[in-house]
Amino acid sequence: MMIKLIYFDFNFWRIDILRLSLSYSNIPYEYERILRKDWINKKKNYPFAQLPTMIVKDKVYSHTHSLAHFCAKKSKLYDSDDYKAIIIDQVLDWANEITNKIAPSIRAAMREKDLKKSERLRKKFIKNDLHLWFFYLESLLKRSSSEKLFFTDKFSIADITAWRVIYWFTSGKLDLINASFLNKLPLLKKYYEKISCLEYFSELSEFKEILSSN
Ligand SMILES: N[C@@H](CCC(=O)N[C@@H](CS)C(=O)NCC(=O)O)C(=O)O
Repeated sequence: MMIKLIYFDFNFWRIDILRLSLSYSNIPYEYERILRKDWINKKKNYPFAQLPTMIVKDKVYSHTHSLAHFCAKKSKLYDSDDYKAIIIDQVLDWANEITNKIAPSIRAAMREKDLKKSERLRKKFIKNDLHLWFFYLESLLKRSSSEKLFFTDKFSIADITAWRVIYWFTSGKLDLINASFLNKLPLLKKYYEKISCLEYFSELSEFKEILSSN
């Protein structure tokens, strides 16, 4: 059974969490990167006309949370305890929510090529959502985790996802967003730094590829 993952030809958390998860457990996977220019013609071939998409045993699946759940189970990075599983699910849904919040400002720049609009929407996001949504994540960590090292006190897809999204927001790749916003959330900052240093995670080739991509 070979898992095939399909995404665009850039690194993004939606695909990276799947790859990091499988790689963590040495599960081989195929990885197809679709060029943006080809998307318009290919889009209709995918069940929800979005990526990421996964093909296993000739069947096709979509939606980041569903795929993450599947890959994490295969990789032993999910949890059989319902009360741990629901913590993991909340981190995945949080990642989706904050992505939806920042998406209009990205779309304005990338698709509409309207930089003024993008800047206006980005400033609005920073004012209304940036701190608030990371505060929500820190609060979830606070109330879910006793050691504050992992969301469920055991390394899981939740930690891969939180790490990957915090990396995205602190990497300097998002216009007008300075990594210093995390200083106001010291618990989350410390958590992020510790996850970044976990040997079994940071040694993965996918992890290194994410850090070196631009
Ligand atoms: N509900 C989807 C959303 C995925 C999504 O927004 N994918 C974007 C790229 S990050 C996409 O496929 N955009 C191209 C399009 O919609 O045509 C999920 O959870 O994976």
